[in-house]
Amino acid sequence: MKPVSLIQFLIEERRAGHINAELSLLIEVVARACKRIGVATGKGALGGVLGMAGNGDALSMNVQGEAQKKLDVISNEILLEANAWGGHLAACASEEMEDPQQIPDGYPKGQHLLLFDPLDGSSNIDVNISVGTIFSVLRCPDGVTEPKAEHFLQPGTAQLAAGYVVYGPSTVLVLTFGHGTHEFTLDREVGSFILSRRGIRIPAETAEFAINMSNQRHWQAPMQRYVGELLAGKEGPRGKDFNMRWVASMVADVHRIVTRGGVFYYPLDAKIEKQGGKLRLMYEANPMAFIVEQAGGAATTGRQRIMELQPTGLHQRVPVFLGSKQEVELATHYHREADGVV
Ligand code: P6P
Repeated sequence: MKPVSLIQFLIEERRAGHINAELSLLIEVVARACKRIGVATGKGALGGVLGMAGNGDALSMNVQGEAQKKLDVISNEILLEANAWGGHLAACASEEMEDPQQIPDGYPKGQHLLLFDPLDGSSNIDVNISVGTIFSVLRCPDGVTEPKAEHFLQPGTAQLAAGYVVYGPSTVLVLTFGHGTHEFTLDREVGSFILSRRGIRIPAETAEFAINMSNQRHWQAPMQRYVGELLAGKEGPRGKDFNMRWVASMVADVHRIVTRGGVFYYPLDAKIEKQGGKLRLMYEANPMAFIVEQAGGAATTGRQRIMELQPTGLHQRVPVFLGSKQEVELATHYHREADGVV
């Protein structure tokens, strides 16, 4: 069968009325920028881009208070530069920047807001483990010409598009506009993303879970009970053995789940309770929730649907339970039961 390129797919989506021309062009710009990020990460030690950002004695810190990798900064710059002249954005927001970035004067503005984690899992770069870019697209409220942070604070259900690119053995883009979740693999010879899976479905059941077990002693009681049952295997109440994975790169873990099912958990624990969780709502949890739900999976905070949260801050953190629907619903039920709401 003739390969379908991302461009052709976007044209089909426009003809189907799923997206407008500006959103289609915006996704092309983001995909092109991600190809450049893939080239930069692919250079590894040869590109002089490994290690920490900053000058000799002072590390460069991001808004999260995390030391930035050189590739964090480079990836952020690539996405900002590509979208400055693209003409499809009213503003963008990034994990690497405190405040939204306005479109420079002299460039045309569009009707969309773009949020991104330019290089998620960057702690894995120096050890050559897959990392990725996560992005989410919202509509800019009518009449707003200089979008501020509060204009980005829309629930995940308002997303027009969400996607990630995983820079692994192959470079893969996974994308949704709310009409299914679809996968594109980069043909490195031609330089085009080619449709490799249309209408992905995540199996409702699974025997594979992803969590950082080193935090177990800090988890809340419902999580202790739930994971304890997974670890008990077929001798326990679940009556089957489970396998465990943890890449510590959300894009890699989520892509495995999108590909073969499974669940990913970053629950509240005593260490991170005050900050509300580890992962960021606006440019990690919400886009991943949109992608997973459109593939038939589920995404909650352990207590409620992620995409229904009303955001309170651009860099707000939340607990994340996502993946195979039946498993996520059981873990969520345990938390709601313990809270006395079921
Ligand atoms: P931990 C990477 O820093 C990240 O934000 C996600 O990509 C990943 O799932 C998580 O943090 C890993 O957290 O506590 O296991 O290092």
